[in-house]
Amino acid sequence: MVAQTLVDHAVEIIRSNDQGTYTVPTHGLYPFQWNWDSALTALGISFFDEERAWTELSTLMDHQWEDGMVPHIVFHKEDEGYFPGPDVWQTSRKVPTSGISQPPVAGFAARKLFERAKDSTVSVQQAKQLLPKIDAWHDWFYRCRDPKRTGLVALIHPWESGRDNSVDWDLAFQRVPTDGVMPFQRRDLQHADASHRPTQAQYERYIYLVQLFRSLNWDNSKLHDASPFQIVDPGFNAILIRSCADLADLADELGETEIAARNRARAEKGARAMETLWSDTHNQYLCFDRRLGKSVDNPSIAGLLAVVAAVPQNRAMQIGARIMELGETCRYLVPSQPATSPHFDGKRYWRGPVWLIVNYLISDGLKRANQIDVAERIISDSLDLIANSGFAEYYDPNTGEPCGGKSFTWTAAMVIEFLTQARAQT
Ligand code: 9WN
Repeated sequence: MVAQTLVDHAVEIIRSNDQGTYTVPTHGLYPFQWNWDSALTALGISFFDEERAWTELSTLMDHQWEDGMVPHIVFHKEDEGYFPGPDVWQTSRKVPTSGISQPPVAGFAARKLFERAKDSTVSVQQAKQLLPKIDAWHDWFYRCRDPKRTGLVALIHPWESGRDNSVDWDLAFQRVPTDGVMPFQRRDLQHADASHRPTQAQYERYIYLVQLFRSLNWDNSKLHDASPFQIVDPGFNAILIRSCADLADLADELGETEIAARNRARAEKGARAMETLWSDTHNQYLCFDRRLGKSVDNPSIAGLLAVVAAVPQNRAMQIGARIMELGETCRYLVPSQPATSPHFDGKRYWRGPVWLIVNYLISDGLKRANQIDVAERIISDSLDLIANSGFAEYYDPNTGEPCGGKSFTWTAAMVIEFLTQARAQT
C-alpha cells in the first residue's frame, strides 16, 4: 500500500473517532477520553488540523484536578459499555473522571505541536495557556508520587503505566489482596477476545486498588504511602523527564523563565536518578519495586522506552543493541516482553504484543541519540504491521495478527507521524 493511501486511511479513522473536542481511542471498547491516547493523537491531528490538535490537549487539561493531577480517563458522556465507570471511581467531579493518572506525554506533544505550527498566533496562544497546567501536573507527580524526593516517581496502579497487565507487575500483584472486592461485570470482554485481555485475577486487583484509594477520598497526600503497589517504571519516568525537558524548552521560547527553570531542574534530577535503574545483567533499565526495595527482575519494554529521555550515549547504544537482539527472535519490533521469556504471550495485551505508540516513542529517542538504523528498523516494522494487518490496538510480534480494538485512534496517529514526520527528518 502506498504511503498516501495509508495516511488517508489514518485520517479517516481519527475523524471517525472524533467527538468534537476530544477523540475516543476506539468506539465500543473505550468510549471516553484517555489521557496519553489524546496527547499522542494530537500529533496525528496536527497533520490535517492544527487548531483541533491543540483542542485535543486543552480539553484534557481542562479536567485537571485542583491538586495538579490530570486523570487517566475523562467520562465526558454516559456510556454503559466500559467498566469501571464513574459509579466505581466516585471521584465527585462535575464531569466525572478516574482518580489516577497516566504517562504524561502532554509536554512532549505540546512542544512538537509548537515546533511544527504553521499558524504561530494560534500556537503561541494555546501553548501559553497549556504551560502552567502541564507544569502543575509535573509538580504533582514529583510531590505526590515521590514523597522522599528521590527524583523518580512511583505508579500506584498498573493502569497509570498504560501497560495494564505487564509481567513487571506480577510479583507486586501477589501482595495486592482481593478481600472485599465488590462483585463486578467486565465490559471489555463484550468487545475483545478474552485471551487478548488481562485476566479476571488481575481485574480483581485493579478494582481492589480503586476501592482502597476511593476509601481515602482520593486524597493524593495519602495514596502513595497507602498503596501496596508502588512501582518505579523507567519508561514512565523517562516520559516524565522528557516532557519536563520539552516543557522547559517551550517555556524558554515563550519567555516563561521560571517554568523553564523548574522543569529543567526536574528533568536533570530525574535523569541522574534513572541511572539507579540500570541493570548490567539485562543490559537495559528495569522497574524497581519501592515496597520491596528491590528491582523487578524482568527485561520488559519499559527499560527500552527509557531512551525517550536523554539517557547517556552508552546507554542509548546498549538499548539499541538490545532491541536489535530482540529482533532476532520475533518478526516485528518491539515486543512488550521478549519473545524468549517464559512469560511471553504474543496476544495478551502488554505481555508480548507490539504497540505502535511505544514504537514511536522509542524510535524518537533513538534518533535523538543517533541510533538511526535501529529507529528505522522499528519504523519499518511498524509500517509493515499496518500494511499487513490494518489499524489495530496492538499486534502479535511473531505473526503480526491484529489484536484488541479495531480502527484505533492512536495507531492511526502514529502512522501519520511515521510517514509525514519521522521519515521526513532522517
Ligand atoms: C485502562 C485506552 C487505554 C490505553 C492503555 C491501555 C488500555 C485501559 C483498559 O486502553 O487501558 O486504562 O481498560 O484496558 O492499556 O494504555 O491508554 O486506549
